Amino acid sequence: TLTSTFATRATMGVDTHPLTSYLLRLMDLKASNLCLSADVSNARELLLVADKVGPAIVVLKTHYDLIAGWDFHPQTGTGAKLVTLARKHGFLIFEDRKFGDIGSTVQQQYVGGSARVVEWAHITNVNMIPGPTIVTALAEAAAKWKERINYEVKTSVSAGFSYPEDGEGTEEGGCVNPRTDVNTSNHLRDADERKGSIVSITTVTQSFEPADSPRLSKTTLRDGDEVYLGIEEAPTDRGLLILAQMSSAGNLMNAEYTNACLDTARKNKGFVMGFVAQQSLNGEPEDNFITMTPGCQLPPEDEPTENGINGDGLGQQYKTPEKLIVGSGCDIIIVGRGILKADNPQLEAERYRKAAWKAYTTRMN
Ligand code: S5P
Repeated sequence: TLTSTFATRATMGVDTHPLTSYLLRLMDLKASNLCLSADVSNARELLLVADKVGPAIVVLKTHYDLIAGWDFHPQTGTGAKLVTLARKHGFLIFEDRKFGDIGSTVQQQYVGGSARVVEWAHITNVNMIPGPTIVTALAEAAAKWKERINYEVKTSVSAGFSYPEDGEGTEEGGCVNPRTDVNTSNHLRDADERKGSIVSITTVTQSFEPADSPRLSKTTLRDGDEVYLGIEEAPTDRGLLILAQMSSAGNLMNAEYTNACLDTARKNKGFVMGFVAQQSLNGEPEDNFITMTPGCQLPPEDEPTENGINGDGLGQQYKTPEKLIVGSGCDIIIVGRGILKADNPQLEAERYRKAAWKAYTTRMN
């Protein structure tokens, strides 16, 4: 897969995860293989940066537990707002939760508690320390959630927007359940037409045109139009990344551990999209796992040496997009402080997007 384009990989094989295919198409469309690690201090800042940087990225990575003022309301809270932004700009939400407990516990942590991660995060991840049942347990929880959400959508369409559980979002033609709205605008549109009322999910105020993305034509959108940028809806699936290698100095993930992660991934392709790792682990021709890689920074624009981007003094080790994507076969770089600490994070994200995309095109040649 190292020399196959993202577009080719999107259509590769029957067992490529639906969200992986979607993500690969998004990468091709937006000319982006950049993930922002949105490690900011509060919810207001998080939503602001997601909206600003949205056009440049394909994945937004969160740590909900480091965000002060995270609003847990299922319909109007921070997760739901992120989902709306994800639809607006076309990116997937990845909650970097690093689950690491027995199957029963992680199932509850994934679907329950205050955060209800499964409802707003397309992707989450695990530590493999507890063994393979952590993956199968989360897969089971995700499958149950999907079944429920699809049932709710069906019910809501036939019942004219009344939702069986969490029955708040039932105002006629008004409030749309943001929990389902990420995947259901088509259903909602059908229902809307039948009812003859207007469902305005979000008002589009900006259109998107990244500098180097000739494939994405500028779309003129009307107020109240709920379809953005010609970007298709994400499927109602949930996906998992396995943390197989870490960027931090002295971490305990040796080759045997990493191989065990790969083995579990191959056995659970219906749920596992790929890895958070420092190199591609795709070894067999049929492996089409996504490799997402943190520990990435660019040298400053005015001082293009690699000195000074080695680490953060707390164990983090940085490599350039070029090294990771060309040298190690990684697909998506994960960048936090490199972008967030810049004077203008929006411009800096664009600089990272270009650098990572250039590295990918170099790898293709
Ligand atoms: O090995 C890893 C795995 C992860 S998910 N090393 C990491 O740094 N991360 C995460 O990536 C980490 O939790 C943080 O959210 C982000 C890196 O942030 P940065 O500011 O160093 O780019």
